[in-house]
Amino acid sequence: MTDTLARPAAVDYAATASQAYRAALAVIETVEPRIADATRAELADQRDSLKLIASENYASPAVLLTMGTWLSDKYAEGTVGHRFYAACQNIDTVESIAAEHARALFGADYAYAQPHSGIDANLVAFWAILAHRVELPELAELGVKGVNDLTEEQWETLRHKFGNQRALGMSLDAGGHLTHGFRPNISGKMFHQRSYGTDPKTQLLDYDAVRRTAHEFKPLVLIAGYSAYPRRVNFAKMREIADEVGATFMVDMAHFAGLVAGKVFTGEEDPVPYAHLVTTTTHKSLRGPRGGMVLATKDYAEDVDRGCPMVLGGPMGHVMAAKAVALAEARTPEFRTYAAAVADNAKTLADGFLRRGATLVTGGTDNHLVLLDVSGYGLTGRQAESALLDAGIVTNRNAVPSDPNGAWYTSGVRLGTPALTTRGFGADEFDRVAELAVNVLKNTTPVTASTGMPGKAKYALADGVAHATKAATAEMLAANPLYPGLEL
Ligand code: DSN
Repeated sequence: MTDTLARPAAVDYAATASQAYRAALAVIETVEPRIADATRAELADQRDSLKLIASENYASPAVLLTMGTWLSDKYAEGTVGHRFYAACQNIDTVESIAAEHARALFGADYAYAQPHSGIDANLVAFWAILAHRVELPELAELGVKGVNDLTEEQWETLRHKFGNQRALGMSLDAGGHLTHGFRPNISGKMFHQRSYGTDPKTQLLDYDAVRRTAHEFKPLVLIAGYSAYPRRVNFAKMREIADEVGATFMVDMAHFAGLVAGKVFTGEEDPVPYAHLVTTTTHKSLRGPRGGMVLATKDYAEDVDRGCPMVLGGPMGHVMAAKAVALAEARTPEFRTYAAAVADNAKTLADGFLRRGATLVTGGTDNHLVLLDVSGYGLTGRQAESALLDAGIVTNRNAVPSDPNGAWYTSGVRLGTPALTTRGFGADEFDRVAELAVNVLKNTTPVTASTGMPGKAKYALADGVAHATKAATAEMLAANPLYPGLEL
C-alpha cells in the first residue's frame, strides 16, 4: 500500500489503527457478533482480491475511523450557520473544514460537502440549475415572488417548461452515466435527454459532433463526464459549446476526481475552471469515504445550498468529517504521486493487453481505466466477467460503443487501476495482470445454454486456469498487502 499508513507522526499509525479496530470490533461483538464477523471477513476478502473495479478504492484507516463516531447522531438540515436544528456548532465546523479543503484542493469558488452519493450530488446540481436558470428569471418575468403567487394559467405555463428541460450528455454505450438524463434514473424524467456518442471509427469524443447536436437540440444543460470512457476530455472545448447555445455546463468528475486532485488532469483537462458546476463522488479515485460533493461557481452557490432539504436528507456529520480527512490527504505530495501512478499503471495495463492481441475501446487509455472489447474472444462481457472472477480477477462487464449485446450482456469488460495502485502495484504487476487476464479469456469458451439466450449466459473455463491464475495473483497480493501492519 503506497502512503496511507505511512505517517511521520508521533503515533505508530498501523499499531494504533490496529488497536482501534480491535477495540471497535470487541464492542460490536457484545451486541451482534455476526456483524463483527462480517466486518472481519470483508477485510480478509478485500485483502485476497485482485480488485480492478474502476470505481472502487481503499480509503485510509484515518478516513474509515473518522466515520465511526457520534457525529452521526446529530441532525443538521440546512447549511453552515443556517440549520433547521439547534446545537449544530460541531457539524458546522466539520462541514466548513470539508468545504475549505475541497475549495483549496480543486480551486473552486464554492464546495458543498453534503451529498450522500453521486446520484445525490447530480440531483443537487440539476435542481440548482433549474432553480437558477428557470424558476427565478421566469418568476421575475411574470412579476411574482414565489411559486405560490402564480395564477393557475401561469403555473401551467411554468409546469410545462419544467417538464421540458433538455439535457445533453454522453451516451451510455460511449461511457456516459445513468444519472445524466437516462430513463432508469430520475434525471431521465426531469429532462428530455439527447446524447452525444463517440466517433464510430476512433471511438473518441468528437467535439464537432457534440457542437452540431448542441446547436440542434439547444439543451439547458450540457453534461460532460463518464464512467467508462478511457480518455481525457477537453473541458475548455465543451464549455465553448455550452456558451454557444446558452447551456449551463456541468461536469460529473466522479471517476476521475482523484486525477484532478492529484494534478494529473490540468489546464483544459481540469473541469473546475470551465464548468459552472462540478459533481463528484468521494470514494473512487479520490480515495475518500463513500459520498458525494458539488463544486460550483459563485453564481450557483446559493442554489446548490438548497440541496438539503430540496433533495437530500439530513447531512451526515460523520461522513462529512471523513470527507475532510480524505481531502486533507489528497492535498499532500504523496497523493500527487499516487494519482500519477494510477494513470501510468493504466497505460501499462492497456499496453499489456494490446501487446497480447486484445482489443481496447479507443485503442488505449489516458486516464485510470481500460475498456476491453471481448468480442474477439467470442465472449460476451458477462461471460468474460464471470470467467475472470472464477480466476480471482474482479472486474465488471460494460457496454462498448454500439454494443450488439446491449447493456446487460455487453461486449466489454472495464478495468481500473485506482485500488491496486493504492496497494502498491506498479508496472510489473499491471503487466502481469494483463497477461493473466488475456490467458483466462483465451481459455474461456461460450457454451450454449439449453434454455433461453443461446450462447450468452454460459461459459466454460479450461481446467486448471482458474487455479493457476489465483496462485499467481495471490503472490502479487501478498507482496503488496492491503493495510500493511493492520492486525485485527
Ligand atoms: N457505480 C459507479 C461505477 O461503477 O462506475 C458509477 O456510478
